[in-house]
Amino acid sequence: MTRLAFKMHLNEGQKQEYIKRHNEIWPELKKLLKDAGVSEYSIFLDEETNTLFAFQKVSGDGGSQDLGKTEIVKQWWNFMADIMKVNPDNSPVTIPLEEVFYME
Ligand code: RM4
Repeated sequence: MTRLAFKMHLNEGQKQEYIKRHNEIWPELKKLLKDAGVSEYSIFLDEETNTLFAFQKVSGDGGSQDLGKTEIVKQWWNFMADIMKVNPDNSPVTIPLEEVFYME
């Protein structure tokens, strides 16, 4: 099991919408993530900078951001593109973070 963390960026004033959409996460996306070995997936918001901090455990060889070739994730990223900083293909701009401390 590997621990992954990364940053994304939320557009100004979109906190409630982001929470609403994630509370209503598509069941097929949730299943895809779990089947891909992603678990304990949490996203936090730094409201001062609108930075989204994501943490997840992964049992496979990639995490949520490596599933962009699947139709479901493409559709989800298109759905989310209007409230996040995205790349030209609508994938969220994702900055991997290095783990500098871990306590069991
Ligand atoms: C985030 C972003 C991630 C996705 C989660 C469920 O806003 O789109 O790529 O894994 O939602």
